[in-house]
Amino acid sequence: MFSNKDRFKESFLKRLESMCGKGFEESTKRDQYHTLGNMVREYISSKWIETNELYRSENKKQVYYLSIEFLLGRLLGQNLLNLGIKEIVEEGLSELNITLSEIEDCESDPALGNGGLGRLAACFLDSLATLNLPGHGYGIRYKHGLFDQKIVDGYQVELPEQWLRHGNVWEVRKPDEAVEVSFWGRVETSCDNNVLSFKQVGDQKVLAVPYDMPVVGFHVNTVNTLRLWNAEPSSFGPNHDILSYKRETEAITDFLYPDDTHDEGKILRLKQQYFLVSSSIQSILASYKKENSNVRELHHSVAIHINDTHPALAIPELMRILMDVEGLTWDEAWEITSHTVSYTNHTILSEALEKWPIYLFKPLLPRIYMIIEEINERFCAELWDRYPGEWQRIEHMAIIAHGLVKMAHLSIVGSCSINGVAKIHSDILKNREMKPFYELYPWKFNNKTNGITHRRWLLKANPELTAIIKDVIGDEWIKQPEKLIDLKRHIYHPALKESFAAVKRKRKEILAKKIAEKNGIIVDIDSIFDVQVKRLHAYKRQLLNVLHILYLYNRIKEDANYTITPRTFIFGAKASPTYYYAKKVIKLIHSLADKVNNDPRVSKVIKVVFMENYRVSLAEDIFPAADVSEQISTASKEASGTGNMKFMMNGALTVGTLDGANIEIMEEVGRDNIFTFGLTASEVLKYEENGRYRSMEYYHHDLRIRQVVDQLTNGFFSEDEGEFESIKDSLLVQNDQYFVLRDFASYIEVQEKVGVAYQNTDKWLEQALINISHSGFFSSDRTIQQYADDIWGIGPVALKM
Ligand code: H2P
Repeated sequence: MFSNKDRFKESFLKRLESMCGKGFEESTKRDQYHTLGNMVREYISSKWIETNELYRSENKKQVYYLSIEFLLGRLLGQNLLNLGIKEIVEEGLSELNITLSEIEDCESDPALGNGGLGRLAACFLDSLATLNLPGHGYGIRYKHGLFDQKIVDGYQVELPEQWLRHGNVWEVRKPDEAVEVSFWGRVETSCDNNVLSFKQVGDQKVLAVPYDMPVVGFHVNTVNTLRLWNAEPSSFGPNHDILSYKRETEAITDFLYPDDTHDEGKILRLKQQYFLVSSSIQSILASYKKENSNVRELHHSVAIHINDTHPALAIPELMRILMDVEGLTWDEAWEITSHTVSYTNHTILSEALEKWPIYLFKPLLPRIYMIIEEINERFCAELWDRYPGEWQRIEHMAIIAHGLVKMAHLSIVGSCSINGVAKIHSDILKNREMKPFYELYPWKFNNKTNGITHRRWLLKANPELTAIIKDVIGDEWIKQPEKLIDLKRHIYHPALKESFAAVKRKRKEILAKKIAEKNGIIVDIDSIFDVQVKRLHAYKRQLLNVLHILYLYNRIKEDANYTITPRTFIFGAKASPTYYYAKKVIKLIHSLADKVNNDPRVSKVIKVVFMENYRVSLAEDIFPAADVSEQISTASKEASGTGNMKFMMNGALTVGTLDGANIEIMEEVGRDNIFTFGLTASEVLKYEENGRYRSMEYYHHDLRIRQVVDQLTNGFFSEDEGEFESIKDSLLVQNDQYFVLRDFASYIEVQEKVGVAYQNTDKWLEQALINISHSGFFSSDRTIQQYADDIWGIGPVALKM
């Protein structure tokens, strides 16, 4: 059906009639989307079946990537591209007077993630399949995913997200492969022939039903699987109070990150995590046992990766199944588990390192708790042997301490590999945050600098730029992204610069049109498009960006001779619903936008735009249009960042601190092709140690700072004067935890340099092209190859094309 455009057209029209019961003329765009989606999925299915058969027959090692988030983005366009049938479909559709993008707009973004963590998982799936590596994702099929963000009077309002409202053409429900997951109850211990056995009784069972989605590699026959679990009532459920059982069960897969400010919410999150790992491990073992009789060999055929600590219960769950179901001894089970599981750490922020109170954990997961207790006891005994008498060290490293179960410690002790996501982050883990663990297990620690799939972030998001690159250096770089460096030889050619400038301009026009439609703001295409899009968090310092804009506003108002390169500041960010500060910052951005955009003089040179409901599809419009990429986290706090890589790949210049992967971007492009500022990580860490930072001093000594900070509460904004008091307090009363005021002057200075540099169009274009040329290193193909070689020990299993 996709062999040529006529065959495609014919099959499309026929399928539309049979699926929707209407002729083409009466069909809606959604009908057309469903028809095309179904055709594509059918086209994928034979390769999918063949891939699975091949994996079974070759019986090579496979990796399972467990993640609480998978931020996939829309799949139609990406699948067409990866299958190599996008052009045929586009041509066929154009003869029917429709464009692919109109149809694509009917697909909802599966909002199964929040930020970098989930998007990284999605990039990894794309690279695994493209490299013909046997690797699959395991996650949760949240009915509502992350919330939809609406802005009402400048405030974020959260609405339930509805990605499944019109069904999901990509998924296949597999009720025959459903498994049971147990909660609550108690553990009964019995002893037979000196062998202890454990049984969870009086438990509540939940049915985990898998929905499989195909993961199509680029121009290969490999189709891997993303398995998403749905919670449903089990036929072994209680026979009383059925309604509340049903409600409680379904709640497990209703939302991503339920509110955990109270115990009920914490229990729900813990349930989600155990639900994910128990169903996944059962499914992994079932599939292993189809081809292998000896479970003792599991680690030779299976690698299980835990993406952050959310799936850390995979460790005790694998132990439980190996001992209680398969009958292995503790030592045998431990040997297998600790050689099967590997762990990625994504942050050093202590608030994000999960710790569960025992009083919640133990009743919900009694057998799992027992196993963790045993792991902890054995681990502490090992420590005692190695560090006799060093109580403090042992207490600090224990998995269970002070009434809490520490998931990061469990992950380290039970894994064969622990990696950070950028060089500096991995170093901080080794030398500070996890130092005692590094001293104990130095061989476990390693770095895998993050990457992004250039197939979505360049080929799909920016076909115009892709075409230019192909014109100049051919298309080898698509399979070998490091070859993008070949572009560097051409950056001084006026023709390349001109065509790149034209593409950038076109993409800015497209974005400007969206901004006009959605925000009613007319922006200047010739201005610098200066973008900060990412989760809203204090350490990412959207506030620093805001205060700089406020400073510019003041300069323009106060000094008639002040000139500035025109700029459009674009923000996109969701704030976690219970994160009060982050929501205030969103409101502040809107209040600032009102001031700036409505001032006749200021709005001629600067504009502020907040784009609602930031998500993958919106990001695909934003990255190609950006001139400047804001990566301004407090040094040491952003583990890596991945948006920085997407901007770079689309020819935006970074304004950044020496944090996360910004440092590696700088090493790639050279100091002259990035704008760095602010404290270094070691300076920040030193301040944190010696407590010598006093934000008040900066407030008192720098008039520019005093002015902008005072404006938060002195009636400058039309809101109630108390509206932004908490933000001001964070800077002064709470001594500015993220060093916003400390880095303010340096940030202003670097931003001035950016303004001047942009005036020199020729040089700017060269710098942008240098950034693109060096972006190949940041392809997730490189990252995944490193995981495959160094951590998982897996190799390609390829179907012939
Ligand atoms: C996190 C880190 C980023 C990192 C990403 C992927 C948790 O993402 O903070 O520094 O790049 O994981 O490893 P985010 O903040 O975007 O939600």
